[in-house]
Amino acid sequence: MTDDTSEKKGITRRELLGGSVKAAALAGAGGLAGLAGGSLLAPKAARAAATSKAHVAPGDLDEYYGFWSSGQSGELRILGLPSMRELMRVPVFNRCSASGWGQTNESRKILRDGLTPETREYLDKHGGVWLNGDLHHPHMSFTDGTYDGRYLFMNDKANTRVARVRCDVMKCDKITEIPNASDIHGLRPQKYPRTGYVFANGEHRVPIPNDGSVLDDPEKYHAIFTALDGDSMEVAWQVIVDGNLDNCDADYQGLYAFSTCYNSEEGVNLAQMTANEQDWAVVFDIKRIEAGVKAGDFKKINGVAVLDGRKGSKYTRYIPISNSPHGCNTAPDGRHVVINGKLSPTVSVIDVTRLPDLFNDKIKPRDAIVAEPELGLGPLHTAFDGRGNAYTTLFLDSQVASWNIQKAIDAYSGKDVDPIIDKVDVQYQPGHNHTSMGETKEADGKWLVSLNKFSKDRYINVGPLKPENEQLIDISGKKMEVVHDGPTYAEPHDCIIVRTDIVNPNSVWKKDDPMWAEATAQAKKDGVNLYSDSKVIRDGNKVRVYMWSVAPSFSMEKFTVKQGDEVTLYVSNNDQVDDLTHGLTMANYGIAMEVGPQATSSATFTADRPGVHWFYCQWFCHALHMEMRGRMLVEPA
Ligand code: CUK
Ligand code: CUA
Repeated sequence: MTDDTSEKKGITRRELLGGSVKAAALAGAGGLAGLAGGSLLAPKAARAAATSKAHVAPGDLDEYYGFWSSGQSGELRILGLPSMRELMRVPVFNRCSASGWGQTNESRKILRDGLTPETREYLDKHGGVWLNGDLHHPHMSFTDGTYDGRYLFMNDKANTRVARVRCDVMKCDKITEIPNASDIHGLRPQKYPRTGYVFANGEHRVPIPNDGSVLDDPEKYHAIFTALDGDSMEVAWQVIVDGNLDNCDADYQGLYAFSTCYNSEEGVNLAQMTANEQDWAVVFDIKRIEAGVKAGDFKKINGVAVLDGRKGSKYTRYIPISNSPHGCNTAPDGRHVVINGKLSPTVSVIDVTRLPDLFNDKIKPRDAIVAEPELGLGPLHTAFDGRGNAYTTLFLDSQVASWNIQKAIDAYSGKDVDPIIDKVDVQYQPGHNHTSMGETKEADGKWLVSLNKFSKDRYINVGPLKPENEQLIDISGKKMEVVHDGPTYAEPHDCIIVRTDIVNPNSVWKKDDPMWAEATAQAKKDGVNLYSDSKVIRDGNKVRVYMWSVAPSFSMEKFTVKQGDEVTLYVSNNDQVDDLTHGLTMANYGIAMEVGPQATSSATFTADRPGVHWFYCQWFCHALHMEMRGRMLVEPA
């Protein structure tokens, strides 16, 4: 089939769907504007009153951390809530010019170590590390159903990776490429008894192994569900599924994980992928899978135990859901899981207490559903308040609907009740939403953030590319109230909101941190103390330059190398003061790195430009910061 034909087929399909929700969705964002809930601004006084609730005065601290993804920017962001002030950016899958992430030896080791041998081999010829990533879903490690402040885990859709950020220093320390999968999308940590597993969804179906032996033969493609070990960041096991995998979540019992599938058709174009009126949610039985691994019921593919979880397998059950479901959210009541319909105006509620019967074939898959309220057009994601209520984003309606889970169950069993409590307009087209502590058993029902894909007219015009718009909504009362707009750059999908008492980062590094273990080991071999010696060590054409710093100077005023030398610069920061980060930029060599208090950073480059090159500190650290510099003298060959 030529591209031309498939295009025509797509249009025909769209025409056939005229008038349906699906047609509205398929019409694209341009067509959605007309559907958006009113952008009418509230009167000034009302707006001022609402805004004051989110106001955090200068010098006052926020009550919550917001951990934000950044989509195709590839980094993790830290916000304070309710102020919505952006506090920090943590480079993960991106190249960061300020910190040197992607360039320092420490970051490049993290960016390379967990890749598959095939990818490392490819990157050997293409710069050594990936410089882009698409970070969608940041989630914290759990112990006993709530956040424990150890780690944050996040996926890279672009290059099929899962990363971990250490919460004690807020830096990425591990990145694992997921073999046998293509494009990790949904990601959630195990909630109970602890993390434990990090579940990661391979979204796009590909041949396994994807080595060129199968090409344009989509029937032989597969999607794969992965469980990583959150402690070692190694893949524990994988399960092949039918269809594809979109979003996922884990239960509060440590027994099941859930994934949505929008492509049960196993199509490779839009018309094929949206053909069926029903897709499904897959339920994974963790205990059975672990027993299967123990019993050897798997194939080893690329070094990983891969189990067969396709239809008919004892490891999975497929619950039919209409129509291209997207979000997957476990309620803090420990019992209900909400599957968001996307092209269906409904969400479907799974009751986990029915799952043992489902796995023992005593009930039909649809009998695991206990409610299916119709909420509005384009339900994408659901958050919870811990009071039995749920908050669902309606992409097409540009609204958030709040509804009561028990009332939805009552309505499903025939009672004459309306589960919908309230709807609020958001600006515009919301994707994920998240409540304070909402994905834990400690959901506290204070704040809801709606992450809207379009800002349109909410800000002064910055050109054709507009920011996203993230709105803070007060959910402590009966009516939801939008209290803050926050513009963000491309493109946070998801966030979590964590009480500040759970997260306790350090203010200075410890000198023996594993982050620069290789530098420590090399220094030891060279008989150098990183924090008190200044030395240039020549080893053939390899030159290692060790220096340290105390504001406002480096321990070395100058050093000399020969043109063509491979130079490794080690810089250790001896300052022990809060907020005293230095940096080292090597002018006209493209080198820049952050050196935190008590930390060591290193970078390697070839000194192939002769002449005088100033290195300077790029973090404003002292009244004499401008003077914090020295010279690299490169002798011509
Ligand atoms: S997905 Cu983006 S709006 Cu990648 Cu979590 Cu639903
Ligand atoms: Cu050190 Cu600026």
